[in-house]
Amino acid sequence: MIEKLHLYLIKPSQYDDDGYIVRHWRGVLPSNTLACLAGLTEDAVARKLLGETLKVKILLLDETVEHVPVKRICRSQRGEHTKTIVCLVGVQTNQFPRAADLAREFRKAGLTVMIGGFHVSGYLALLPEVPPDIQELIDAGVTIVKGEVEETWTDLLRDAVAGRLKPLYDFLNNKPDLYEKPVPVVRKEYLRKFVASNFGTLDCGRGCPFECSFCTIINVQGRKMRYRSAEHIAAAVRHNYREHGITFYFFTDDNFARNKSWEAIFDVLIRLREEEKIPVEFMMQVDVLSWKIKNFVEKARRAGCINVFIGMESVNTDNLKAAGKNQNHVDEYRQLMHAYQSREISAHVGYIIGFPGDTPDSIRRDLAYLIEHVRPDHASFFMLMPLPGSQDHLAMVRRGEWMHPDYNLYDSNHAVTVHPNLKDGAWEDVYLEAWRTFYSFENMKAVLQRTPQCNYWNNLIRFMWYKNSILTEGRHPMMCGYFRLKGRKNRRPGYPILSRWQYFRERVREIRAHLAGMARILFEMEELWLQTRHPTDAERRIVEELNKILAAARGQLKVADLQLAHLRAKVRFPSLRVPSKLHLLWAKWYPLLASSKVYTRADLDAYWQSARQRWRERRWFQISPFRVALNAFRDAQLFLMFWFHMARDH
Ligand code: B12
Ligand code: SF4
Repeated sequence: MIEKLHLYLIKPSQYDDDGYIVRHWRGVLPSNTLACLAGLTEDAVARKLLGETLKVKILLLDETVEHVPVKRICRSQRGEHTKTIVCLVGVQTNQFPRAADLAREFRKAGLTVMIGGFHVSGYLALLPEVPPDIQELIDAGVTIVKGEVEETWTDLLRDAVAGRLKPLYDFLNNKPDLYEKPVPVVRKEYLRKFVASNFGTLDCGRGCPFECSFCTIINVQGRKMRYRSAEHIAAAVRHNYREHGITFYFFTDDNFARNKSWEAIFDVLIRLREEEKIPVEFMMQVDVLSWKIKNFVEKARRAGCINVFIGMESVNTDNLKAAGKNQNHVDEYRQLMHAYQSREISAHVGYIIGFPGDTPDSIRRDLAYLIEHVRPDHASFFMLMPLPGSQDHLAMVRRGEWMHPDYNLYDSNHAVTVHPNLKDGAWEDVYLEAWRTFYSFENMKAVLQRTPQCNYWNNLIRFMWYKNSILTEGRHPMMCGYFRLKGRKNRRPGYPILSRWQYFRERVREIRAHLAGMARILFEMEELWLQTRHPTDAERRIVEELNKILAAARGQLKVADLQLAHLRAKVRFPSLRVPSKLHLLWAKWYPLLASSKVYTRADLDAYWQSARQRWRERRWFQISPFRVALNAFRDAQLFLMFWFHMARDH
């Protein structure tokens, strides 16, 4: 009889283009599927549904931010009274090859292995036959679970403990009612692996009533909306705040606006914020018509929404029509943005590149329209891909069209089909160009200049994250983290393992390029901040006073007026005195030393560029160590000021 169960819930990662497992030192977004299944398991264990005496150890592993110790897990099943079950969870299409490799290794060691998530659920939702790669796993003894498991998780675990798992479970037509189901749980030790450990995830509901042809959600989670009880959500938010200090959530619902309980959920959040003083904030995903729902945007803001992700996909009507996205009306996009932005909610749009009618020129034209007329705060670009479970995929299978056989590439960052107008790398080029254009200095500056102070640092930090992901890491921001880690031996089967020396040389080169990239982005962000920062209270008071004087006196300013203005603004007016030699020297260097007097990085950047140039041309004697030290000091001081303001005001 089994007395002790090790239950490993593992979220697999993906391989990069060189075959290394994608893992970062710190992640950005924790996995909601892990939190969800941990919640279900903890509930089953607490209610002793797996047996009165069974001891269960639940272990969560997210391969995107930690190494999966395969050998240790394989060794954990020792003796006849201990069992190890490995669940590969939330497996998306681009993670399927990695999940399959892990599954094979665990099966070789005789462990019980199950795989679930969108890839297998989506594939088997629309296509009747089990494809060879999934069949191969079934043949190796892996159990495939199709659909959601809120109502069947305990039974599955019981079957697994008893050793009577079936090869395939199909719960697609048994969609759980989420109302009273255990909510996803937050584990502090897991959140420590992410940049912000006050960040939680929660799916308040599932499903979407629309019918976009590239979407898998409607064919897996359905078009009928299901939702959790508002009181359960309130209890979870309260508990997470008191126990773990969670103050920010990503509500992962694909379309929060169509959650029939949106108002009740907003009301409980408003109560938590206004009566219980729990400072919770969140971001959510909605459709383009959401702003028309009576009270939706107003209540969202009061409930703590600071960021909204909108499935805009295109500003080109033909593209929208081709994708069955009939709810999107381009002529209303500006109003949509205004509805959210005017209530201090940042608007982030999802935008697809590579619809069938797209050409490089049409994409550039549309992008200019997006930036100049629609004016979102942020945009995420995706290359169109036929995900198994979408109508697009089904149609291509039926037409017998070519799709890339390697699922590892289905991450919206690679071209996986043949595009009639975007051949020979043109698709990737224009996709990257879209990122660079949207996150150009000019557009980021324009966005920050119109951003209200309460969202200023949120927007700037997101710029930093997005630019770092795309330019330094070369990855989609939603699949990225901070500082890439690579295990020498953690390579996709078929790729060579480098010698220690080769690997070391490669890594040093990469890390150097990486740090240089990060520094470039940091400098760009500093300059953005200097050019767009909101004035301090003292600066604002001075500007107000000066404006008053200018309006009144137009050209007849007296020193006394200025002195009076400084007095009223409660800021010291520089006293007049005969300049001494020492004073002149101080006046010369002071602006260099006081970052509060720095309004641009332009002179610093120009200095470093000329110093680098001289270094390259071996004119070393022309580089003054004194100026290098001084400018390094100024740079360090500016950096500290930047982080100080970010930490204080964010
Ligand atoms: C939130 C979200 C994200 C977030 C965070 C993901 C996260 N780490 O939590 C972010 C923004 C980072 C993200 C990124 C991406 N995402 Co996403 N994301 C979602 C979203 C909206 C919600 C995920 C969620 O929490 N669902 C709720 C959980 C509970 O559902 P679930 O994972 O399906 O799990 C249930 C069942 O499947 C089952 N189950 C799952 N695993 C297992 C395992 C076992 C053993 C068993 C028995 C059962 C089981 O039980 C669960 C409870 O019922 C989904 C859509 C959706 N509605 O799910 C898209 C979705 C998963 N994402 C998708 C995609 C494509 C991406 C990106 C590739 C997009 C991109 N280019 O950036 C990246 C990939 C990132 C990565 N490496 O994971 C696709 C995946 C489709 C596919 N076939 O691959 C989806 C379905 C959306 C879509 N467009 O169709 N995503
Ligand atoms: S609106 Fe979004 S979630 Fe709904 S069907 Fe379209 S793509 Fe899918």
